Amino acid sequence: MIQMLEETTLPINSVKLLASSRSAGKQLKFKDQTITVEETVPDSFKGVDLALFSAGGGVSKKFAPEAVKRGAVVVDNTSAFRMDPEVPLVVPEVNEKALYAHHGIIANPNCSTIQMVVSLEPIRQKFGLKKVIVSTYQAVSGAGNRALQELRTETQDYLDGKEMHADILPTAGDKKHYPIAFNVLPQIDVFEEDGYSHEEWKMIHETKKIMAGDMNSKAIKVTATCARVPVPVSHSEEVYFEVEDAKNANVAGIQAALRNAPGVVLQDDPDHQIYPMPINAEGSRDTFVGRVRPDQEEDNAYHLWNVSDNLLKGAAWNSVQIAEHLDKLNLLHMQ
Ligand code: 11C
Repeated sequence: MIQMLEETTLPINSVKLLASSRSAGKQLKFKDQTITVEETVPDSFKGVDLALFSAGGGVSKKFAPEAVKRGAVVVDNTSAFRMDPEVPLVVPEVNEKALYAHHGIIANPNCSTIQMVVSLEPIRQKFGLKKVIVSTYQAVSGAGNRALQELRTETQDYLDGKEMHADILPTAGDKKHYPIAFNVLPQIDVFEEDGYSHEEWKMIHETKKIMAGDMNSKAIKVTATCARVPVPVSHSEEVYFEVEDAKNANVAGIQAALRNAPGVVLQDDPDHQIYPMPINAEGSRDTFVGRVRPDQEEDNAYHLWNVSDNLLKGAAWNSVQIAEHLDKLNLLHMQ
């Protein structure tokens, strides 16, 4: 987040770094300044124009309204307000206009949702979109720093011929833990009563809210299967999608739409084995798309493969990008 703020076009006069009492007193760099982290209290937000939250849903629920009361606009990177009908859920390439309806808080979607809607929106604009079935291959960094450390330790233990031990993944709050190294975990977050994981629930309902304006919209049908793979950074997704305008849609037309789309880089040349891979996406703000091909059974259906840095476009960059768009639209001041 700090790196994205260092690179932003926003006219920043000063930056405050807020955290819990545990991190207060730590020193971090912003450009050439050294800034001391302060403990968050409601009055921390006095005089603040823009507050970027990324410290868990509980912290956002407690402090985001306090920030708004004091005149700040909040871009929240947690799931705390995403399904609140009063809170726009925004991916600037897709639904920038939703920003006009904000009341002080704007929610940043889940990483796996963001890269999917970035790759589907240009196709929806040209050919319409009826149905989406996505399978994800998600990076370990999505589960946080401790999960990344767990991947490293397990990998080393496996290579040393030792038994692997898991404490965190599939998800910190659940009863059982399984190694991620040399493994694939078909569970991200906890399971809902209907058998879907909460990550899958997010992909379904966030996509509907972003692309159709309502978390329960029937205008686009969406279903998801989310899996964790032993990749440090960048999520990958295989997306099956059905278009409305089957008569005019074809692979070349879909590729053309993607080639010209904001935030998308088309990497699609199977003859030369060109396709997106997580190892190449890390550090980029773009969503890389390839493997565009027709479904073999359904006339109106296609597949694509997309990859994006879950920490940048999936989190920090999308948040700062929302702030840039708020500024551009003159929506960054509550008074
Ligand atoms: C993961 N997608 O990979 C999650 C992390 O709702 O912002 C992001 C959670 C969220 O585990």
